[in-house]
Amino acid sequence: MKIYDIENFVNPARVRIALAEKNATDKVEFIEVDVMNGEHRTEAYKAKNPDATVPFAELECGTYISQCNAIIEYIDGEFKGPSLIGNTAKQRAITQMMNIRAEAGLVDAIGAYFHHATPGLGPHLETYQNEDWGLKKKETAQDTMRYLDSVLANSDYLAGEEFSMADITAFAGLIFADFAKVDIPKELTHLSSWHQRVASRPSCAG
Ligand SMILES: N[C@@H](CCC(=O)N[C@@H](CS)C(=O)NCC(=O)O)C(=O)O
Repeated sequence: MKIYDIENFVNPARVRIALAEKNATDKVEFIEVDVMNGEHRTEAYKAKNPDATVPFAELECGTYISQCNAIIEYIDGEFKGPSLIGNTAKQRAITQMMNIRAEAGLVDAIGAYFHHATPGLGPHLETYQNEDWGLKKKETAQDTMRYLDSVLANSDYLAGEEFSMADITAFAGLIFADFAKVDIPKELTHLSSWHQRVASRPSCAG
């Protein structure tokens, strides 16, 4: 499998953490995409990934898979190790529910803040900005942090007692928050201690 991405970007980090959790990082080939020069918006790139985003995967058979959730689901099934998506119907449903909340409420909301209410990736790539929308989504992100804190008051991880894809997504969201200077409110002690615990996992520490 090949992963087209760029190191140190938030969504690529989600897939890289999932691969590390499955001890599979050295089983894939990484191909760097020149995002800052707009390679991901070329017609050649969009023929492989119409979303014009990183990351995406190319399987041995030539199939392309984009969207982190889909890529991680594939990784989870393809490589051994504890499941990141859940073993029972109930676990899978709860993991997916929490994952979507973390994705929409943190990764995507902070992304909207970053791209709309800050210089984002710079004038060359940020061809449309709506500052009000960006600021509104910053509020969404902070509301989501409060919600996740309330969940973590009652469980070790976001989908229960096992680390899952939902934790990876939320952790990536907090990487983005840190980068975009959106603080975790100090009173959210459950979220902060979860954050430290997850950050100390070998998959997340690199
Ligand atoms: N929902 C997508 C989001 C991917 C995404 O937005 N990736 C960012 C990098 S972290 C990107 O490609 N940005 C390019 C741009 O904004 O032009 C996924 O899960 O893969």
